[in-house]
Amino acid sequence: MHQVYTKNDMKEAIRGKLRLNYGITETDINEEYMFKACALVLRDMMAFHGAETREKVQRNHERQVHYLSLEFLMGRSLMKNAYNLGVLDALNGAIEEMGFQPADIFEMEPDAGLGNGGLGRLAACYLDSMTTLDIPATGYSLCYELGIFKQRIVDGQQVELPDDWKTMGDAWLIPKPEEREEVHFGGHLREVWNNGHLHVVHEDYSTVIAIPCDMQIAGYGTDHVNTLRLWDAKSPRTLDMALFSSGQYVRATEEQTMAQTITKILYPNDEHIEGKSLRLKQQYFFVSATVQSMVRKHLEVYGTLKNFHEKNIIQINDTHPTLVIPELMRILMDDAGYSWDISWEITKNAVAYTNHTVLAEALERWPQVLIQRLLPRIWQIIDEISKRYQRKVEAFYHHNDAITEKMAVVWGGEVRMANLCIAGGSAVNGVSGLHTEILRNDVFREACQMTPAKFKNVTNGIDHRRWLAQSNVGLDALIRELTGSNQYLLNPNELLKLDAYANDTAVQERLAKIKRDNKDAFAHYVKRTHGIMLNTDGIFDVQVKRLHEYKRQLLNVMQIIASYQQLRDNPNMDFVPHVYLFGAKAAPGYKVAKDIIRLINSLAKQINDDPVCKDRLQVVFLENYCVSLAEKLMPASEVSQQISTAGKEASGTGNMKFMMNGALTVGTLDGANVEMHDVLGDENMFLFGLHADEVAEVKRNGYDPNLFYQRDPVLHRVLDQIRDGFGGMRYDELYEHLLHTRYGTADEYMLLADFAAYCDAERRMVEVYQNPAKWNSISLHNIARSGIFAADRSVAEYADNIWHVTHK
Ligand code: 26W
Repeated sequence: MHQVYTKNDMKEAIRGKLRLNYGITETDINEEYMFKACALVLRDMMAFHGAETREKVQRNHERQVHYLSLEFLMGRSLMKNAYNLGVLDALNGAIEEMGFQPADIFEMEPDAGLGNGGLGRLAACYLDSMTTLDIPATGYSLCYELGIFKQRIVDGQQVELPDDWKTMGDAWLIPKPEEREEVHFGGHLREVWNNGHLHVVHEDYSTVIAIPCDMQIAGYGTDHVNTLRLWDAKSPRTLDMALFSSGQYVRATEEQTMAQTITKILYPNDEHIEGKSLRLKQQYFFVSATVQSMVRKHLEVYGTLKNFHEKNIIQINDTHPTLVIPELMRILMDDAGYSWDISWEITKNAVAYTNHTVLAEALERWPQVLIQRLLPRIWQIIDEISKRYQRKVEAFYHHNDAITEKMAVVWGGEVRMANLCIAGGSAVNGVSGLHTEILRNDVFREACQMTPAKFKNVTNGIDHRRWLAQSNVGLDALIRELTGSNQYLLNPNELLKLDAYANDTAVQERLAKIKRDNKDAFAHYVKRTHGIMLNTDGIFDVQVKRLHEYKRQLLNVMQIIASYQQLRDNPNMDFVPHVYLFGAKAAPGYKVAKDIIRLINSLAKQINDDPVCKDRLQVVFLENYCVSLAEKLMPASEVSQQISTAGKEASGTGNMKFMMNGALTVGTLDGANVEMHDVLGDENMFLFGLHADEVAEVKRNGYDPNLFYQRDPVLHRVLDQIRDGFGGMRYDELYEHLLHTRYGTADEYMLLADFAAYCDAERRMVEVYQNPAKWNSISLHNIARSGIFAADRSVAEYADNIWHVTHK
């Protein structure tokens, strides 16, 4: 275990950093210097353990995990690293004695927002768990200069601002130019015969240099340290001197600028492919640098690539890094000189793929011509993989043309990345039980019949130390007391002991007090940052996630409007105070999503200004939902809205964060809500709506939302109100979207079919809320049974069933 670090040691170390790295003393410092000095102290501690970890892994010839993801939504690291290193108390003490508030220093840190949503945050949680479980693992991604945009709401509309996180956030990064790699784009291929062997020579390509910037990852309760390697793009030439001398200054810097745009910005799209060539460049730049770096390190230890697959497993987070497959093939054949068959065996056994979505518009397809032009050698290899795979498919299915087409890697001028992953990997997994069943029986049905053993499930999980212990210190203290120790931090099933206290009045009251304090703290924060006073007597009913039609924020809005209309009709009715909170970023080009944000904001204004609603109904859209905001919000939440159309949400992970913090779920039987229901039963959550198979069946028989509109007067009035809008702002397009086919399928996500059931679920929820003993008992059951959603459990399953590596 770590050497013990006292408060005084910490103070000394911080002073040292201030003096040596910034040339200043304690009298000159501000919060920014303080944050950076603290980060550097922890970075040193991790670098030290990191070197030891690497040495041990090499000595023991352990198999290593390489987790490739175009997104890592890390959030803040200072408190996390101090916590995991076991020095948080020492750090807090040192900061205080140096005249600062620890909370202010932690607030200085910008979120490392190198991701969009669920998929990126999952990668971050898994890094924490892999390290805590002592698994030798490296995460790889791009070092985007600008992360996910900052969202401002101006006149009710989303405005995107650049997220320049690195000015402060680079305190954690160690640039390693000595370990740079070269990535080649474009050019031509020439075939040469050498000793009876055909060689492919790649010529007149353009080069981009990849520079690794490493972030150390500390585990909890271990000295094991892993690395997140972020690649930065740089031109091989600083300047074209010839052009510069001839006075063409701008053209002289062109190549440089071109290279640097590769890592300039994270694509802010989620669940929707855009097909831009810059995105393809990002993907290839990423995988090529990563594979070369892995291969180089492997050769240093083993001197051969024959055993590459035995010592390395590459997990790819959705299809975005799919090009690892042809890239590894290229290196094995063109650089190492192996035959196709040997290269294929090594590649297949070294790669595993996780699918995170079944939405057709999110399944990546790239135009063949784009790949041919940008990556000529990679194209050749993909084409060969496609042909060989097609022969296997035809043999297995006796030349069934429909199946050949569905399973093809290259078809109709496009490369289908998911099919390439299935052909070229050893495992394919879904991220919740239901999602995996949909992959097996529908999306990848034919591939699954051909190789059933390849298809596995690993239900998602979250870093419960960050999302419970660190974010909700009041609840953490109660859990330690009731379970008798802090064991649950490493063994989340310890939480089950809380079940025994569900009917203990004293415990219920303490839980209620913790929630109330967290609500107060959050309300203070919102007052300070947004200038809005939340009604802490109201139910905190929350929906936070990316804005997408399938997640049905609009269904939530419809229910709120119905409730508002009811209150307007009967101003003297009994009304349980209710605060609806939303947080969501919309992809900048996603019109409907942006309209929904505008609708939420105009509805919020109308309701919050209406005297009838005072102290009873409040709607707030929280600007710029991000990891650090979620950490404040989860502990204060009472109701978790997980209301996607059944069959569409692969898993969800926000649902797990709410549950762990004692919020009750109103939700459909979708994604991991199904597993939640398995452990909670009907009595501990508020389920509603069509099931996945019913959704499919209604669609098959022809779904007509107009029948619901005509039949249900409450629904009719709600939709008319949306059309006519609020405060002069109309929403005709949203209305049309739900009822008419002018904009594609009417009500594609079946909000109208689930509306009545949803209103009923909210009613049931409010009824239970009025019985605090019952509510708190359910809340305790939720916390107690949330242990299965710890990322430690998920990562252990990957290790056992997919990676075949040992773990703690
Ligand atoms: C290329 C455009 C694009 C970008 C991102 C397409 C698809 C994605 C991701 C796969 C979207 C995503 O984040 N999916 C979410 O992954 C989570 C982690 O598994 C799940 O919990 C969510 O249900 C799923 O929506």
